[in-house]
Amino acid sequence: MRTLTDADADRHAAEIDEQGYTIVADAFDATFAGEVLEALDAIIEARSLTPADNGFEGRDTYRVYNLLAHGEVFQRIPTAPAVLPVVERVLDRECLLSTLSSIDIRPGESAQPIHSDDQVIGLPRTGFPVVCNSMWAITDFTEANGATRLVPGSHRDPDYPVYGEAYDTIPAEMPVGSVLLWHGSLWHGGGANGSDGRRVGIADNYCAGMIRQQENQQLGVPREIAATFDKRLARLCGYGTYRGLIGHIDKTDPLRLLDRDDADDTMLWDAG
Ligand SMILES: O=C(O)CCC(=O)C(=O)O
Repeated sequence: MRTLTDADADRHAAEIDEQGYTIVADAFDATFAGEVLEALDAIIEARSLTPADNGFEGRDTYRVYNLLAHGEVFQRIPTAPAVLPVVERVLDRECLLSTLSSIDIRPGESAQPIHSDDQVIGLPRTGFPVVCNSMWAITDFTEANGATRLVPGSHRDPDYPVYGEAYDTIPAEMPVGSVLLWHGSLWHGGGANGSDGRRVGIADNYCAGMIRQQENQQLGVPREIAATFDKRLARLCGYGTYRGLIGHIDKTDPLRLLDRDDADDTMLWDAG
């Protein structure tokens, strides 16, 4: 996987601030994309998954959630050196992994309603980012096959989009190996797939450390699997505190639950 220089990470974070999104090219290679695709197809087959059949998740779209529980290939994604440094600049280093899921838009799918990822949280829209999302292109993303639709600059709009309303959008076209990152207030949605191929993306979504994660990573990922994660990934899953306070367990670091010797029990109170 590609490692961004500090200057590149700064530039991508600045683009997110200015236009609401950025695309990191060549973040990962075709071999990795192939491994992800193979693992996803194996899960879909083993669990006989079908599309969710609702207007938001789609009626011809396969989604697999809780991917950290499904193997090492997915566990490489949240800490990727081409993505996490940008997210840390938008949120901060105490950000959390909110959800890691796949979005596999099949031919015939219609466009998803335009929304913003912080909409359900419902805070006033001040422009302060509490969510930062990324979409990994596991196949090429084209306008024809359902590339994510974006409303550039809308992260600064004082209003949430009206659900079901049509807006002027642009397609985030990008070749396999690219990652689209966006500010959680940006108006966007999955595109319609009028092609004869699938559009597969991994939604690698982060939130600020004081916000509840969309997927419950501490309860959803079995403890014995979380115990194999490196410290950064464990922290992203919520095995840690925000500002030495939020998330503590009896004044100790939740990382202790993973039986590790590198926990840090220094709490906010210890500063004074
Ligand atoms: O599939 C996409 O391109 C975007 C999906 C999305 O925004 C969502 O499901 O929340």
